[in-house]
Amino acid sequence: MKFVDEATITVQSGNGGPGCTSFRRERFVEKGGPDGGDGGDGGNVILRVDQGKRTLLDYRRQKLFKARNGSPGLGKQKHGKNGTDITLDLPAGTLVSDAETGDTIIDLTQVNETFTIAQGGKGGRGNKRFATATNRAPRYSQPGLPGIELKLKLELKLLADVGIVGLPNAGKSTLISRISAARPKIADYPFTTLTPTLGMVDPGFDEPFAVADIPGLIEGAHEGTGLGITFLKHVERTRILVHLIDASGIDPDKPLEPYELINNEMRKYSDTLAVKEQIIVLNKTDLTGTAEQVNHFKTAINREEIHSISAATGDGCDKLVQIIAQKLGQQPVD
Ligand SMILES: Nc1nc2c(ncn2[C@@H]2O[C@H](COP(=O)(O)OP(=O)(O)OP(=O)(O)O)[C@@H](O)[C@H]2O)c(=O)[nH]1
Ligand SMILES: [Mg+2]
Repeated sequence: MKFVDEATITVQSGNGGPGCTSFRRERFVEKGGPDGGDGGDGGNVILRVDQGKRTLLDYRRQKLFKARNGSPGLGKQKHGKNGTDITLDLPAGTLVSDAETGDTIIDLTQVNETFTIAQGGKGGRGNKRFATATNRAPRYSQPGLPGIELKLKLELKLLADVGIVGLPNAGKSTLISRISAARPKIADYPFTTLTPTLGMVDPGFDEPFAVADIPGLIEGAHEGTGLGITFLKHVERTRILVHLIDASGIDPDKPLEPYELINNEMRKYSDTLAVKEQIIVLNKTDLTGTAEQVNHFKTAINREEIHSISAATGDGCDKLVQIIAQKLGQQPVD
């Protein structure tokens, strides 16, 4: 699944502060020697991998990132203050390249990894440094070196944090179009969705997360029946599953049948999938009679957290987004 989040930004490291030309002034000393201090170094621009970041959203909002300039050197050999560095927090997996040449600069993968992308200019030397045996009173000092400016392209291949699984027609595509800007095709026949669609969901209080709408799974999916096997591989890489069930299709005599069918397919496909955390969601609660069907399901499954929504009307969907965001926040990034 290639879903790429992109941003182009400009970074500027700070200029070095100029060195100082100054001479010592003391009482009773007629000609004081040179005492101009060095200028401070310009601040660096540093990239850092932050495990709390999941997207490049911040870098689509702000485009220019500047580190501070170094301060000028001062008399009495005082060194100018170094410019403060600026640190840009990026999600793991961000590929950084030079936007002008297209050359890759670095692939940031390790959490807490840092990389100085633009070194600040060095501060100039004060006149004190230029004093020699033959020139004891130099009247010059160095200017600071300029910082550098770079235009960077940031690219992040998104892995879905959440996969929506379920039988065909459960309403997976309807749900993703309700909670994200993704607009997959929706129709009342099975296998409407042929390839996974990714949508970014913004819970409002935390980083956005990526949800994948997976094509419907059916019996035999693990062996390649239907569209199954191609997509189970992608589901394996998500952190949480939303297991979506059409409540109107629940048979009071065998309420758990559709739920178990999907779980069986996933279990047969891989151990990773079998143990992946699931949020169980019953959909289409706007349809008459579903309240009873939901109850049958709840009684049979004997598990605390069962969520009911109507992807069509939006009922319960905001709450579901909050729950997903909370669960994602509690899990360490692997
Ligand atoms: N009444 C009602 N209908 C819904 C709801 N959610 C989805 N539907 C309908 O159910 C049908 C299937 O919805 P989709 O979102 O295409 O289902 P899907 O799970 O993506 O199906 P596949 O892509 O084929 O696996 C469509 O006709 C939807 O309009 C709901 O909450 N209430
Ligand atoms: Mg679909």
